[in-house]
Amino acid sequence: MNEQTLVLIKPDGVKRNLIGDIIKRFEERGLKVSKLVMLTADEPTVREHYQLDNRDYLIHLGHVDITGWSEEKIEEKYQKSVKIVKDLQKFLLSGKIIKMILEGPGAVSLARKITGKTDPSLSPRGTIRGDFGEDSFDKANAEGRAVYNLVHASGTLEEADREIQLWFPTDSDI
Ligand code: IDP
Ligand code: MG
Repeated sequence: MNEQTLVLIKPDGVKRNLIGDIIKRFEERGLKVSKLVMLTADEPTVREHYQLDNRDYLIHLGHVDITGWSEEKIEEKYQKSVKIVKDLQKFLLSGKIIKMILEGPGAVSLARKITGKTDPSLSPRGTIRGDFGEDSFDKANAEGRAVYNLVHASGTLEEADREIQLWFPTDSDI
């Protein structure tokens, strides 16, 4: 089924001149760029994108499996995630980004596969984060900031729908 997903090239990807390399990775796997804009994001959009009031999202941030965790450990993770997301919001506002809609069969999961894991140092070869990423959770956590991992790609169909609406609310954006 033809799907749409939202991909952002974060400020580290733009600053490191990786726009072309990143888009190529998606295109060569059959995804079509249907909309694309370079912009400096605004605060309300970024706050809506990385939601500080979504406790469930924050508890699972970084796609961490919390099965069997104590209430205390979950609360600790939640507090750390609040800090990371605040930093992430600032980071996304710190420079130019690319927003794009990619289209194709299974676009959401395919774009995630091409993107790789959240932590670039654990992301397999052949993925964008694995091949171009230079950062790690360890480094980022030691410095108390969000990990620089070049791209955002919607995690689920619901997330994709919400994020496409958020970043491309009207066709006047193109
Ligand atoms: P994703 O981008 O792979 O979907 P999310 O769980 O949605 O990962 O987290 C959003 C962003 O927050 C990540 O892309 C990354 O930049 C940052 N992040 C998530 N977990 C951590 C962490 O444990 N340390 C530092 N940054 C993190
Ligand atoms: Mg995510």
